[in-house]
Amino acid sequence: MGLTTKNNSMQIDKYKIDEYNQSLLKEHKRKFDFITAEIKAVENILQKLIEFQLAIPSWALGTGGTRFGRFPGGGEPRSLEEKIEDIGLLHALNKSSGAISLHIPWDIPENASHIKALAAQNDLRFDAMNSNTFQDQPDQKLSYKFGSMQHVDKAVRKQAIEHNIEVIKYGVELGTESLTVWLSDGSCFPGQLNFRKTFQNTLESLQEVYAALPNKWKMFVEYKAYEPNFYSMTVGDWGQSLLYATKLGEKAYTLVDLGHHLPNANIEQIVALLLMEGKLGGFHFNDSKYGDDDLTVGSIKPYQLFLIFNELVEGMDARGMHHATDLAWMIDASHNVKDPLEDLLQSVEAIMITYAQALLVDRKKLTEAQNNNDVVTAQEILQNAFRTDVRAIVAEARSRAGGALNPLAVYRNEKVREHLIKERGSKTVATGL
Ligand code: RM4
Ligand code: MN
Ligand code: MN
Repeated sequence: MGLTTKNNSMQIDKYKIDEYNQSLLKEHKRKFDFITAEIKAVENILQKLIEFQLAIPSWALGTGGTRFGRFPGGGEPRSLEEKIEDIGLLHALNKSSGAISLHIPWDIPENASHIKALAAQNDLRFDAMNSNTFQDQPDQKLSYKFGSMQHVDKAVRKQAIEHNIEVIKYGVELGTESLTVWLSDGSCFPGQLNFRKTFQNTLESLQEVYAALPNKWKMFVEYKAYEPNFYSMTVGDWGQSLLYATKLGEKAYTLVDLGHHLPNANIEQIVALLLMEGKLGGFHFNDSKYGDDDLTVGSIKPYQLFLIFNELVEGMDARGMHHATDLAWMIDASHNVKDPLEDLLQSVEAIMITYAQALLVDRKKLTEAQNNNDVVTAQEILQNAFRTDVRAIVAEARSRAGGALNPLAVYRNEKVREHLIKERGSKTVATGL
């Protein structure tokens, strides 16, 4: 059996992964040699892929559900420890999920040194902390029904500020260096609030949180077009987010969540301009057809994802940024009909494939085509990269890092979910939405 339980935590044995890799090696080599015959600087691409890590949010390991229902699949993590264990399993398989992002109060690290040790044991670091003022907690004094940082009542705003400062404290204990603030603040009906006063209240509240940021920390202001408020959102688009971030100061950045735009928004253009301004801080990956659907990355609009990655790579290179570490990369998806761990493996794979394709774009030729107004060639260059099957390159990077050539196959063959159900039970429910 290739699954071992060490210190109460289930792990996939390395020899099992090697065994699977061995059985796929001949076929893999054939594909890898075929594709690399055409590609220059493949070693450089492999190195970048090995370095690139996605953070998995602590709330994505259970079944998400919708407001109509939730259908858990069993074996969901019952504690932060078990969530770390789940991400450890993912990371052992794909070597690209080496970070965890916590949501407070869903996942309070009661014993920080123990949690830190557990994460280190699983080769994981802590990425951005997420605060939550979009729900009322059972022991909470004042309600966020009419907003948190925007609230007309100063006492409610103070409560929201204090919560965020507490989240920073947990982050300090865990060794992370960023805070993501997503506000559900806004209004459901015209006339409900005064836009200008609402903005000013929110800005002042954010300023107080900003003032509590330790040195080197960053603050990410995440925007969202609608939901749960349906008439106006107080941080509703990248313009508003950028306005807050600019007024706050150099530690504040905009965070782009792919599902948080109005239909047909040109997200790649937004990304390019934010990078140009040095104000893009973090990224939440998911995919959507209609709204904030939180579907598997790359499952609906893979070409859009490619165009976004194309701008990310171009924009980061223009500023001399380090792809893997200068932005906070996180998957923000929800799983209604799939096993969350399988879904996350698919999302990470989609991101790595798209990143690899974006690295293939011939930038010199593209600039040339742009300067000559050669629209056809420009399109050919982009689509040529997008239509390249880079899966063997991504698999090669993964196996060089010690992961599986085919993570999903190992996960299924080793019956990981069945083991988790046996260990944790079929009725467990993870914290989160
Ligand atoms: C929001 C937003 C935030 C996430 C919550 C759970 O729509 O995407 O990033 O923290 O959902
Ligand atoms: Mn998000
Ligand atoms: Mn969202």
